[in-house]
Amino acid sequence: MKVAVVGATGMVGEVMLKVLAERNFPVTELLPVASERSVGKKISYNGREYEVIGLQEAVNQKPEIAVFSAGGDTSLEWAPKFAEVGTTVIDNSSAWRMDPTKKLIIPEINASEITAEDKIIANPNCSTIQLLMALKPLHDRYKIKRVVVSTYQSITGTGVKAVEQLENEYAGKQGEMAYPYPIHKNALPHCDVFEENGYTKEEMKLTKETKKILGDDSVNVSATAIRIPVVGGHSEAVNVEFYSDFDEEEVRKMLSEFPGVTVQDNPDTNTYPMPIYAEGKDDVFVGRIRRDYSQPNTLNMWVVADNLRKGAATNAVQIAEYLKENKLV
Ligand code: A2P
Ligand code: 11C
Repeated sequence: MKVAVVGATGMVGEVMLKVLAERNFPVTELLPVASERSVGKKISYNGREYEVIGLQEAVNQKPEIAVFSAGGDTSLEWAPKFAEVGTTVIDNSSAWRMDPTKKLIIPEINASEITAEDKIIANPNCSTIQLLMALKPLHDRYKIKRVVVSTYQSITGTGVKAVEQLENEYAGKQGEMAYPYPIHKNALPHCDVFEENGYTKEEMKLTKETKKILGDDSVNVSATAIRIPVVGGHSEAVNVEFYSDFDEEEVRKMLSEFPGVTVQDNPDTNTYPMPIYAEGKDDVFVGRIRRDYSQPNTLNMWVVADNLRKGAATNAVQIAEYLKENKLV
């Protein structure tokens, strides 16, 4: 299969290449795409070197699949051009997620919505993906009334510039700032831009994308998104109120049986998910599962995942796998 990776030189793009190779996706021809600045640069994939090409050249080559992670503006402009030549685009930006004509897919949850007519498929936001992987089996069983989530997000979600800012701060060097404040020794209650309602765009993604993916407007999510000086993954403290009561052991069992979720939960051995263990792994890790005694039918848990893997690249590659397995490309 001819596959274009748009944003191949970026933080998510690099992981996409790695995940495509690791999972033996049948790439017969790889088209690494980036901005004009990078055209001609070499990148390596599966032990071979490839030259980076520009967007128009990639469209001209009519790949079967294009995975995009090059920012919302690039997706808005170029995804339709790929779609026009018959390419199926899997887009990791926020450009198309809330467009009612586009599907927003986490394969373990709603891949069955995809049809051959879907030429632009949206990959959800990283913090939404890991949250919903933990919520989906519980929603099916107990029906969620309300979720309160606080995130502790890795700087890799911001991109290369943020990693450089932290490294400069460790070294005591001046450099370009990805954030309005230092991130070393800090916690910023500010991920993505502020909206008029006082929430950040990242917080609103958690609210809106959840309703769309679960196909249930009645699920209410109240989010506070925090950036912390961590690189391995995003963590989330999740408080969920259900309509019906639950059994803690059944919750653990359902989560362990859900594909792509690993339960790490044993206070006796200090076992709980952490970004240093989630880094480089494809699963979503859930622990600290316990009843909230402050009100009925309410559960607390802690959810961690590598935001560049299941939160971005792995989810996108799983969508590509679904397309291939179901002969939708
Ligand atoms: P480039 O390396 O040429 O700038 P990150 O989020 O880690 O900064 O990565 C962004 C990715 O998106 C990079 O691969 C970057 O390419 C690519 N990109 C950014 N702007 C464009 C554009 N206008 N056209 C194509 N690719 C782009
Ligand atoms: C973050 N969630 O960690 C972001 C990164 O909408 O795809 C991805 C932004 C997006 O800041």
